[in-house]
Formats: sequence, structure tokens, C-alpha cells
Amino acid sequence: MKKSKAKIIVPLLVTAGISGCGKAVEQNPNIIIIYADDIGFGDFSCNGATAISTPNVDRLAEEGIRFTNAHSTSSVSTPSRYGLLTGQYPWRKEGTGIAAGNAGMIIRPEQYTMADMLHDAGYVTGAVGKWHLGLGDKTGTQDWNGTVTPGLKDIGFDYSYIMAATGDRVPCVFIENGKVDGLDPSDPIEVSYEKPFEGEPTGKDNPELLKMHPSHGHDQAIVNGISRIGYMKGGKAALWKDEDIADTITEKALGFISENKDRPFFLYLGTNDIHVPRVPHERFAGKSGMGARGDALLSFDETVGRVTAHLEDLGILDNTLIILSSDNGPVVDDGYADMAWELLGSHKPWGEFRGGKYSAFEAGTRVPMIVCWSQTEKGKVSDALLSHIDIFASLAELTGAELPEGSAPDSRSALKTLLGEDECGRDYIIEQNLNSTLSVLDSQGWKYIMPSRGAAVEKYTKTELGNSMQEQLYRISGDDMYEDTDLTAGHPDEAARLRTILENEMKK
Ligand code: NG6
Ligand code: CA
Repeated sequence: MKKSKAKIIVPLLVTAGISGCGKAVEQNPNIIIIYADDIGFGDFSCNGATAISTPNVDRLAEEGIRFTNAHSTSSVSTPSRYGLLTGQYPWRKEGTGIAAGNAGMIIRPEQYTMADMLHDAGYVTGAVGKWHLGLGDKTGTQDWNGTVTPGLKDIGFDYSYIMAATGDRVPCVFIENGKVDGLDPSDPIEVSYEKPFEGEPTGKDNPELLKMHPSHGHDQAIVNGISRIGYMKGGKAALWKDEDIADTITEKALGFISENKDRPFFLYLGTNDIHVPRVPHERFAGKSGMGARGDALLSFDETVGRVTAHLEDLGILDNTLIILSSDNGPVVDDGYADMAWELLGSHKPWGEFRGGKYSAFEAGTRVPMIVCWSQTEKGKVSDALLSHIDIFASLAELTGAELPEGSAPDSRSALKTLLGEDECGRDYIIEQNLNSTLSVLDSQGWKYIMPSRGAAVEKYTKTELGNSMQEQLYRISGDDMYEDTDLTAGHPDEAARLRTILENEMKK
């Protein structure tokens, strides 16, 4: 049971006066968070990419605010999503690292989530797409053939249609309100992260069955000609086809929007694009000229376009606040031989930042972010320091929800920043890498990375993780956004100032 619930809101009457470009709306706006997977700052044309074009994302930027200094809470998925949905930094809680597909629920039913808050504020709440925050009570105990419980309804989502974890992890099925969609009861599903099922082929032993080969890991159960992490058997009728995942997710999202068009809704839309395995629909295959990674970006862009067009068709675009961002920075080869490096050409998924997915360096968490709503100034670019940790409290302020004591402990409202009325943003934010090395980045661009025993380079992807036994200090500003000059020795006061901030945060 939750300790307490938010009070019913006083609906916010938004008027055109706020920033002058929209119509007056008389109910709380619908809220859609489009949370991309592994899309880097430099992957969208509105952020400077020239080798790829993302017109639908660019249109949201033209109609809204594009942020250049926005950060996920972590450089991998599970902790980032945990931080976003709970308003608590993931490094405060054990067990928030990259989750297996049979992990138990990481956000526990007694925790107060963003979905709880918006539900209590009168919203219909839905989650569609990638989940990756565990399901059921305990790891490995889920009843995949019955109802997986506890589930998303226990943490505030009225509706859910989700992938348990990632495209590369079993079980490779969609789960609707706790039940595997399309399951034939005479062909039950079994899932194991410990041992293979006798008689079932694996990527390791049966590479001849693969249409896409792993480059590292990913050599266990074979589904749709692609080997995954983890073992599964059965459930044939329910297995996803990777080529159709984006369409399935998009259509479920559109369905949720249609169904709830007449009342305020909150949709958490986690795309599978552009996580591995990247197997976009044939209408994108070969279209980017950059291989599967680029094609998946085009697929993501189409999802954004379809959502926007649908809102427009229903006449509710003006009254819908869209937040588009990514769970972590980019990776090129993340475990499948999909030619991503060979075909990357001049494209820089990480923009001008160092590192990438998994890293403590900026590209790990400095993600693309756009906020679009009829009430915001069109085409604004904001350099304000912003963290996804603050979206929770910002939406509480927007909707007038009161948070129960102790909920979203690290979240501070950044509503004015999100709506473009404040250009300063946070004084500082905390970032986290794969092995939980923490960094502090302040609004002046000073960045301190704590000492860490973690590896300097991620062994599979070759990403620089930003780990060092020595503390590191960088200045990220102006025309020098690349963390390559350690300033610790020359600026001991700055290093000490940021170290103290971090130590104080860690004591909370
Ligand atoms: C890693 C996987 C990688 C990806 C990542 C999670 C291997 C070798 N690598 O362990 O492919 O699945 O986990 O990505 O298995 S995330 O974006 O969901 O955090
Ligand atoms: Ca991710």
C-alpha cells in the first residue's frame, strides 16, 4: 500500500498569456513522454546531424523548445528510467542496474511514482513500449502464462502494453496489463537466465540458424532468427517480430491516445528504437545509407511523426505537452554485427561530447531533449542545465498535484525551465555511469568525476567510461565541450567545491 496519495488537483487554467503562442485550454494538458532508447545528442538533424534527417523530431523542435544541456540520470536504461519515474536518483537504491528480462519489479508498489501522481491528479495513465524496470515480485518467479503481478497497475499505470526489458533480452513478447499478448495456452512460455532449455537451439551452438549474428554476447535463445540474452521456450504465437516492434508500439500508443482523447491522459511511450538488435521494418531497411542504426533512427522519427499527426487529427495537439528525450547516450556496436561502425561515415551520434552510452563522460547522459506544447515559445533553444530527475516535480507543479511526503525526494520543479521561461536551470546535477561512478555538473560547466576503480574502457563497445582512480575536473563550455583536459591540479578549489556537493548529496 502507498503511504498516502496526492490530493485532487485544482485544474490549471492555462491561458494564451503565458508565452503567447497557443490557444487557451481549459483542462490540464495531456502529457506524453517519448523516451527513446540509446539515441545520442548528435543523432537528430535539429541537433546538427547532417548525414541523417529526422524531420518529425525537428518539427517538434521548431514548434517547441530544444534543450542542449539536458541529462538523463544515468548512462544506461534501467537506472535512467528509475530516476525519471520515481524522482529518486537511482544510485540511492540498490538493484537499479541494467535489469534482466526476468527481474522482479525494481520500483516497488509502495513507492510513489510519476504515474501514481498523475493518476491521482485525475489523469488516465498508460505505459507503452520498452519497460526494463522488472515485473512481478521476485526475479525468476513470474507466471508468464498467467498474470504477471505485481505489475504496472500497482505503480500507477491504468494501462500498459510493454516489452519486459529490451529487444535483446527474453522474453520476446508484449505484455498487456500483466498478460502476455497473443499467448496460446497450449504452448506455454518458459524463461530462464540460468540455463538453456534442452533441445532448444542457441546462438552459440546454432549460428547457422541466425539472420543476424552477435558481435559480443547475445548468443543464447534464438527468436526470429536473432539470438538474445537469456533463454526462453514456447509462446510461439506471442513472439514479436523485430521488424514490427516499432509499428506495434506506435499503434498501441495511438490507440491509447484515441481512447482517452476526451480526458487528460499521461502516456509514457518507451520506444524500442534504436536499441539493439536493430531490425527496422522493411520500409526503412537501407533507407538511411547508414545501416541498421540509421534506419532505426528513421523508424523512431516516423513514430514521432505518427504520434504528432494523430494528436493533430484528434484536435488535441494544442492541449498536449510532449517531452521527447532518450534514456542514455549513443552506442555504435552494442553486440550485433549490424555494420554500424562500417557505415557510420561522418555521422557523430555523440555530437561534440566525449564518451557514449555507459560513460561518465558527457555523451553518456547528455541526451537530446525537446519540450513541445502550444503554450511554449516556438523554436526556442535553451542551454539551461536540466536533469530528467526534475520532470516528476515539474509535472506535479504543472498539474497542481501535491506530492506525499518523502516522494520524489531528488526531484525539484523545473517547470519554468521546461516551458522556456527560465534559462538558468539547475545549479548542479548528478550523473551516473555504468558502474555507478558519479559526477557533478554545474551550471557553469564545471564537471567533477569521482575516483573509481571501474574499467577505463567498456570491453565490448570500446566506449571510454570516464573511470579513473584519480578524481577528474573538466570545464565544459563555449567552444570546448570535449572533456580532454583534466583541470584538477590547476583548479583545486573548484574540484573541492564540487566534491563537497557530491559528498553532501551522497549523505542525504
Ligand atoms: C548490455 C548488453 C547491451 C545492452 C545493454 C543494456 C551485452 C554484451 N551487452 O549488457 O547489448 O543490452 O546491456 O542497454 O550483453 S540499455 O540501453 O537497455 O541499458
Ligand atoms: Ca538505453
